[in-house]
Amino acid sequence: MTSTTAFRTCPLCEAGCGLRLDLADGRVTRIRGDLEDVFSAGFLCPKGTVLGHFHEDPDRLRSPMVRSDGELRPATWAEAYDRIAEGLEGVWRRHGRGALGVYLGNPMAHNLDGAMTSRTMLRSLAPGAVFSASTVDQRPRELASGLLYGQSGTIPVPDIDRTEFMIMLGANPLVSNGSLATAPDWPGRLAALRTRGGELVVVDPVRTKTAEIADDHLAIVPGTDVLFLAALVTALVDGQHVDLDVLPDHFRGLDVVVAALAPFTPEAVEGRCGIPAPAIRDLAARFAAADRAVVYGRIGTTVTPFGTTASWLIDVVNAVTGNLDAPGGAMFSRPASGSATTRGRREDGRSRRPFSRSTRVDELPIVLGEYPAAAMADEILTEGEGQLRAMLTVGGNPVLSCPDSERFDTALASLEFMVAVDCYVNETTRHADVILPAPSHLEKPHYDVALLGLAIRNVANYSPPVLELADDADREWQMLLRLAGLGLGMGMGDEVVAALDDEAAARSIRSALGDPAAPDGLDAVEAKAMVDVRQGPERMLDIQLRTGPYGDWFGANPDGLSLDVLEANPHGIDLGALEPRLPAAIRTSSGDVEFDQEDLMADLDRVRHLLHEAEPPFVLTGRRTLRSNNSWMHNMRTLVKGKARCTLQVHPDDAASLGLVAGGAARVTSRSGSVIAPVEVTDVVRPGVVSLPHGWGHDAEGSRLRVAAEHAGVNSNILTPADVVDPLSGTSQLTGIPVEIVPA
Ligand SMILES: Nc1nc2c(c(=O)[nH]1)N[C@H]1C(S)=C(S)[C@@H](COP(=O)(O)OP(=O)(O)OC[C@H]3O[C@@H](n4cnc5c(=O)[nH]c(N)nc54)[C@H](O)[C@@H]3O)O[C@H]1N2
Ligand SMILES: Nc1nc2c(c(=O)[nH]1)N[C@H]1C(S)=C(S)[C@@H](COP(=O)(O)OP(=O)(O)OC[C@H]3O[C@@H](n4cnc5c(=O)[nH]c(N)nc54)[C@H](O)[C@@H]3O)O[C@H]1N2
Ligand code: SF4
Ligand SMILES: [Mo]
Repeated sequence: MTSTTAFRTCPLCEAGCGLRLDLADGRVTRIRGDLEDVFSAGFLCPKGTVLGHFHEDPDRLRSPMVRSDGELRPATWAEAYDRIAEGLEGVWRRHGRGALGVYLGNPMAHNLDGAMTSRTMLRSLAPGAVFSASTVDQRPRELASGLLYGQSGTIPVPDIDRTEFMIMLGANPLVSNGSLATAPDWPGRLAALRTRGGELVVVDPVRTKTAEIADDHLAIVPGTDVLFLAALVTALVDGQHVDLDVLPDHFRGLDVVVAALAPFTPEAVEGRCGIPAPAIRDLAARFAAADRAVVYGRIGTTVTPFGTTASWLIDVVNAVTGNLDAPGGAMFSRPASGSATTRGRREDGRSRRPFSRSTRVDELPIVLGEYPAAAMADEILTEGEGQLRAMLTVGGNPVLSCPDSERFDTALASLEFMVAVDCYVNETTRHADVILPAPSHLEKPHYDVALLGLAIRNVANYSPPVLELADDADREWQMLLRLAGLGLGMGMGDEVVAALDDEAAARSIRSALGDPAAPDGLDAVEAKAMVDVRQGPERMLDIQLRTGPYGDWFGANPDGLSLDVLEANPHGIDLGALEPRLPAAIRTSSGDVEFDQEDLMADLDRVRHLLHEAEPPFVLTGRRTLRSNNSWMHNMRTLVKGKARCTLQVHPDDAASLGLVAGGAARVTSRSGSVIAPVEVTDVVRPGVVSLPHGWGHDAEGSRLRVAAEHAGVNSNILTPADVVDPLSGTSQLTGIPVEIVPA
C-alpha cells in the first residue's frame, strides 16, 4: 500500500480552508485541516472533509450523458460533442444566435477553469442572454462598487483581524463561513475580536449562531436595512460624530449624500424597521467612539428590492466615520493574480454606466452584461424575436436556486435543446439533452481567482490536482473551449482547443506588457516561451501571477511570484495585512469615489415610500445550514444524516396564533406558489418572520440523487415571485416575501 499526503485549498465555499488529505492507493482516506496553511491554520468545516466521498459518490457523473428515446444515457465524449454540435447548430439555423441562453452557477465562481475560459466561451457563442447566480446574490454590491469606485470588483472587505467594532448586517458567517470577505475561521476571528475588547453587533431578523456570540443582536424587519443604515448616518451626524472636512479629498459628494439622508432619522424609521430609535442612536455613538470600526453587510442586505442602495449606504457609514480604506475598517484586497484595480491607472478611469440596456420581456436592467435570473423563465416562454430556445447551464442548479422555480422548471422543459456541464443529473440537468461531466474537485487544480480578490489578508495559494482524471476525459476548460470553437465555426477538435488557448495566453501577455506597471524592455515572445511549459488555465494563472502586483515579471523581478513559486509553497504564501489602496485603485472618470452618483441619490425616493409601506403580517426569509452548500451537497450521507434541516421556523407566538405545532406541517403560500413544510417552533426568528432554507426539493422526477431524494425537503424558491427585484441591479427579492401560512 502506498500512502501519500496532499495539501489543497477547499473549493467549496468562500473561506478557502487549507486541507490535508491522506491518500492510500489513489484513494482519499482522510481529510483534516492543514495546520500549516498560512490563512486557515487548521480550520475547516464538515463539508471540507467530504471531498473524498464526493469523488466516490456513485451518482456523480463519470461519462457524458446523452438523451436518446427520451432518456439520459451514458455516452462517449465523441457522441456527446456531436450531439451538441447538431443541437446548437440546429437551433442557430432555425432561430439565430440569440436563441441560446447561458446560465453560470455559483461553483463557477470558485473554478479556475471557469475563471480562465468562461469569457472566451461566451464571446464565441454570442448567446442572446447570459444569466448567473449573481442576480440571486451579490450583484447589488457589485453595482454599488461599479458606481462608487468605477469597478464592480472593488468591493470593500471588513478588516476583521484589526477592527474594534463590527456591525454585521444580513450575514451569518458562523454557518456560511463568510462571503465577500474571504477568511477561514470566522468563529476564531470573531472570538478574537471580542477577546481584545472589541464589540460585535449583529443586525438580523433571526437570532443566528453569529448573533448568539455577539454583544448585541438587533432583530430587524426583513428588507428594511436601507432605512436602518440611513438612520445610522443621520444619528452619526446628529451626535456630531461626523467631520467631513477631515476626510480624504478623493471622497466626492458625501456632503450631498448626508444632506439627502437627513429626513431618515432614527425616530422616522423605527416603526418600519423594528429597531428602536434610542438603540440606533446608542449604536452610532459606540461605533463612532471606536478607533477602528466597520459595517459589513452581506446577502441579507442584497437580496432585497433595495440591495444596491443598502450596499452604497454601508460604504457611506464607513466613509463618514473615517473607516473606509483604513486599517480595522473596510479595506480593499490587493490580489496576487491582479485585478482591474492593480492594472491601469487612476487617471485612465472610465466610469461606464454599468447598466445600459434592459431585457426583452420584463424590461429589467442588464447589469455587467448579464440578464437577471428573474427574467429567465419569461425569456424562454415568451414568444417573439429573441425568444430563448436553447440553454447551456454550467455548474448551476437554477431550478432550485432561482425565483418562481415551478415556472422556470416548466420553461426548461419547453426548450428545443439544452446542454449542461455538471456533476449530477439533478433538478436542472434532468432537462438537458447532453450533460458533460464536470471532473470531481480532486481531479482539477484550484486557485480561487475571484475570492482571493476579496480576502481579508493578501494571500496566494495554488493546489495542483490530487487525483488523475481519466485519459479520455475533458476538464471544464476544454469543454468550454470546444463550445467556443463551435461558436466560431472552427469545430470542436483538440487542435481548436489548443489554438484558442494559445491565442488567449498570447493576448494576456501582450496586454500585461502594455500596462503602465510593466517593467521596460520585456519581449512578449520570450515571455510566452517562459510560460509555455504549461497550458490551459494553469498557464493563464502563471501569466496573471507573474504580471500581478507581486509578480516576477518573467525574471525582471527575480524574487516575485510565479506558479512555480506557489507550487513550492503548498501551504500558501501570506502577502501581508491589507493596506490602504485609495486613491490609486479608483477607476471612475472623475478619479474620485463618487458617493453622490445620481442613480443612487434618485433611489432615495423609493426608500421614502418604503417608510410608509405597510408591513405584511408574515414574511418569509431564508437560511443556510453548516452541512449544506446551496443545492448540491445533499447527496453526501455524512452531511444529510440526522434531523431534517429543511424546516419552516416559526416563532412560538405565531405558531400559537396560526394553530401550528412543532413536528406538524404548514402550508406556506405566496403570490408565486405554495409548499408544505415541516414546522419547527423556535424563538430564534422574529415574530412575523418565518424561515425556510433554499436548495432543497430533491423529489423531482428524473433526478438521479439517491441519498438526496431520501432527504428531499421542499424548494423554497417556489415561493419567491420573479417580478420583485431591486430595480437598479435586477437582483431578486429572496427575503421578506409576503406569505400566508395555514396548518396542513
Ligand atoms: N454552510 C453553507 N455555507 C455557505 C452556503 C451554504 O449554502 N451553506 N452558501 C454560500 C454562498 S453561495 C453564499 S452567497 C454565502 C452567503 O453567506 P451569508 O451572507 O453569511 O449568508 P446567510 O448565512 O444566508 O446569512 C444571511 C443572513 O441574513 C439574514 N437576513 C435575511 N433577511 C435579512 C434582512 O432583510 N436584513 C438583514 N439584516 N438580515 C437578513 C438571514 O436571517 C441570515 O441570517 O454563504 C456561502 N456559504
Ligand atoms: N431563496 C433563496 N435562494 C437562493 C439563495 C438564498 O439565500 N435564498 N442564495 C442564492 C445564492 S447566494 C446562490 S450563489 C445561488 C446558487 O445557485 P446555483 O449556482 O444555481 O446553485 P448551486 O446549488 O450552487 O448549484 C451548483 C451546481 O453546480 C454543480 N457543481 C458543483 N461543483 C461543480 C463544478 O466544479 N463544476 C461544475 N460544472 N458543476 C459543479 C452541482 O452539481 C450543482 O448542480 O442560490 C441562490 N438562491
Ligand atoms: S469552511 Fe468552506 S472552505 Fe472551509 S472546509 Fe468548510 S466548505 Fe471548505
Ligand atoms: Mo452565493
